[in-house]
Amino acid sequence: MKKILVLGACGQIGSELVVELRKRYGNNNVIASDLCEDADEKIAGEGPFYKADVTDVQRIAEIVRENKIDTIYNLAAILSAVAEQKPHAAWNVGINGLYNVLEIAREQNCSVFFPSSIGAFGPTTPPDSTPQDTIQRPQTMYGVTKVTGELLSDYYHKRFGVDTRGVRFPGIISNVTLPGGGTTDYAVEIYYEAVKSNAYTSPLKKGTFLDMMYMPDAIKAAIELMEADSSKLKHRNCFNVTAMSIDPEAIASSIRKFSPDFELNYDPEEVKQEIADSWPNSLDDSAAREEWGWKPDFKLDDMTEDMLKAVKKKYEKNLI
Ligand code: VAH
Repeated sequence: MKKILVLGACGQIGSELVVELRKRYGNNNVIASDLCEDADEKIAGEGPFYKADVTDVQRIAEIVRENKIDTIYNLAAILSAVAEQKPHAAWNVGINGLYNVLEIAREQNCSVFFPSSIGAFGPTTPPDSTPQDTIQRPQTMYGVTKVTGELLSDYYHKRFGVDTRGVRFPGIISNVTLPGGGTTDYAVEIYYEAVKSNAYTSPLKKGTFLDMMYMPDAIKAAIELMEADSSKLKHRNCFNVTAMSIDPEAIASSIRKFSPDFELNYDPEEVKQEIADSWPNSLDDSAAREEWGWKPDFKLDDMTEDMLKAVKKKYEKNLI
């Protein structure tokens, strides 16, 4: 049976990935770790939790050794908009942290999942149906950590035989844990505001198209890639994956199918708009589909219906 460690377990993806992994592999076979103080609230359900910092290599190595970990999902990162305010911290967590994980994986024979992002692309990348293999010259620290992480993870596979794999996540929309400072956070906030006030002011302009995905599909992508037959993988770090290419207006139109009077306004935030403008409008994810059978389940209206239902429940319970 797999023994899995999830680093960054209290984050938007980590908190839901832990729950799904525990359903599949058993509570005690999935160790959660992060720096958060409120792990019990963030990570629903039972299972081991260790407070640890991904930059503390001794501590992480000790957790891996003590628990006989064979698979590490490293979700520790500082997201794009915050990373522009704290570039040094973003590098430290994103790259020094990843280096620690890869060294531990090399020494203790673990597989590693690395979450890259559409942020690994930049303004010179072909923006429409962005190919799997293309120019990657991001101009954000977040993007620099993601391209570097992809290269470092592929190096560890080629040079040391470490089983490293990853996806380039698009914006991820979810209703359990709020995202923490990304450029695509608006696509979560809009649903919460639709429930609270039936209105939202977008920090990104109309017509700012970005790839997006509902959290269940993101979790599915991570787990299915890690379970894929490695002999079929021509790529490893990292696969383009997407479910939809949308702008704020598209989400608003979808919300209006359930809440006709929803009002969307715009007040672009310079940093987020500049970052979003440097990212692709849409990805070509055919390599993931061909090499490990990737296919999203949720399209925009399915996601909207599910999001509004879940956020309304939280609102009625005064949880938001
Ligand atoms: C961010 N949610 O906005 C992350 C993600 C593609 C975006 O990497 O920084």
